[in-house]
This record gives sequence, C-alpha cells and structure tokens, in this order.
Amino acid sequence: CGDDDSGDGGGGGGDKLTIGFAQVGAESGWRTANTKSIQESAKAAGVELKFSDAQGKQENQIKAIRSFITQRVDVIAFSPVVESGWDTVLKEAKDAEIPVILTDRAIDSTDESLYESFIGSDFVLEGKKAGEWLVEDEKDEPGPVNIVELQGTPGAAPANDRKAGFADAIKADPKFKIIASQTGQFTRTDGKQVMETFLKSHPDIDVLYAHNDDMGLGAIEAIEAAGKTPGKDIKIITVDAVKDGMTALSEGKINFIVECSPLLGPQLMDLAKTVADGGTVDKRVLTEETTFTPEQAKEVLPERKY
Ligand code: GYE
Repeated sequence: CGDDDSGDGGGGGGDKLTIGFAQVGAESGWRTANTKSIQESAKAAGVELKFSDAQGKQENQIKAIRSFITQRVDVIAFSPVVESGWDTVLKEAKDAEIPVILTDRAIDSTDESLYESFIGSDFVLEGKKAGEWLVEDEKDEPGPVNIVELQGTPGAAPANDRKAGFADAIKADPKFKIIASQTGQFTRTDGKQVMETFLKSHPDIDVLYAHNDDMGLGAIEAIEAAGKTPGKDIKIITVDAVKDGMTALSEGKINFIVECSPLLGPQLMDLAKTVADGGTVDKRVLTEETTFTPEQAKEVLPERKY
C-alpha cells in the first residue's frame, strides 16, 4: 500500500488499488494485445498491477491466485486457461473476502457467487457469425463443402464455444462437412503443423475454419508450401482481427474474420474499482464486436492499434 490518495479506487481509504491479474500466457497476437491493454489501463488508472503469466498452464494460474490471496490484493482478475476446475481456489478467495473478476474467458462453475463479474466476448456468437458467413458465401454451390477446423486450446471457453456456434450455423445443410477438426493450441506453430497433416490426409479441402488468426496464419504457410493458394483454393475464416490477421485478410489470403476485442483493460479497471468500493456490477459484461471482409480490412487497417 502506498500513500497515493489521488486515485478513486482501493479497498481502504485513499490507498492505491491493487489488482492481481493471472494471465493465460503469450500464445497469440490477441493475448499480447490483451496484456498490453491491461498493463496500460492499470497505469492510466493509477492501479498497482501484480501481473502473472501462467504460460498456458492452469496449475500456474492457481498458484498465482493463491499468492494474490496471501498478498491480500484488493481484487483478483484472471483469464481462465480452461473452463473447469476453479471451484476450490475461488472458494479460497471468497473466504478471504477478495472479489474476483473473470476476464475474457468463462468458467463452468455453477456457483456464481465465486466471482463478481465476467467481462468478455460471446464466443458462441463469434462461431455463429463465422458459420453464417460461410453458409451465405456457398449458397450457390451444390457441395459438398469440405471443411477442416483448427480448434483453440482444449477445454478453453473460446475453443468450446467457437466450435459449437459454428457447428450450429452450418448444421441445417448437410452439404457442409467438417472432415477434420483438431487443436492447434491457438498458436501459429501448431496451426501450421496440424494444417500440414490435414493437407496430407485430405486432398479435397475447400474451407479452413480456425478459432483464431494465429492458427490461420500458420496454416497459410502450410497451404502455400503445399502449392495451393490460400483464400482461393482453400477459403479461410478466422476469429480475432489482430493486425497480422487483418493484413492477410486485406491481401485476400483470409476471406473473413470475426472480431474478438482484446482491449478489455479500461473496463476491467472500472469494474475492479467498483467492486473494491463495495459497489454492484453487472454479472456479465459483453464486449462489442464486428466482422470484417477484405475490403473492410483495407479500410480499417491504417487505424488498427493491435
Ligand atoms: O481468441 C485467442 C487467444 O481467449 C479470446 O485466446 C481469447 C482467445 C483468442 O489465444 O487468440
């Protein structure tokens, strides 16, 4: 605790508000932008941020949360690597009377008293938007439309939900066939590797649906190496809309991107201040998002911050 009384947050009097944030890792461009947003917003809001990087491992996040409890931070925020397995540690935070905010990813606990608020995107809707674009794009094609899918981290909310939303959007027409679906861990390296194996075992791929830009970008390398043209021989749909993804979209290598905003920092700081002051907040705070075609990508790219 410092003697900074200029901030309006903080559990006790004029003390600086301290937030412990347990991040997933640095697996993607999205994550890097998200980390930057949180660090910069904390600074701008006069918040002391204790930041921990779990390197993709739930056990590390649990350790970080326990250490935040021991340090008696004012608010704990974290982006859960996977959906399940949080009840015990969140119960510990609750017993210590430290409010918890979920950012970006949901947990599957039925006990909603374990956290104050969940701020982030609707991943099912993102998957749906991806599928609906494809249905419209292929409406004059007789089919079959052979789709391969690169899933995010197994067990993560955005992987589960983007898969479900997409499947739901294409299910009415049997011409859409998901002929292979595997995790690419939300990373470029795995996206590339898995796409290589898809290309070897399936000579007839029409569409790639990747749960994030990074995997799509890795897959583009694999497609080009196999002598095919990304965006033409194989249409590509991704989620996120980070700069590298948007650049590939503007070049026609990706055909459609569903936006998922990583800029959660400012809203997270507001929520943290409110809960630390004992105020009430919405249990669910949704991020506002859009979608992009190649033409739209060209328009917004010069202004794109991440
Ligand atoms: O889409 C992906 C990242 O949880 C929304 O995680 C986030 C996802 C994002 O690695 O690129």
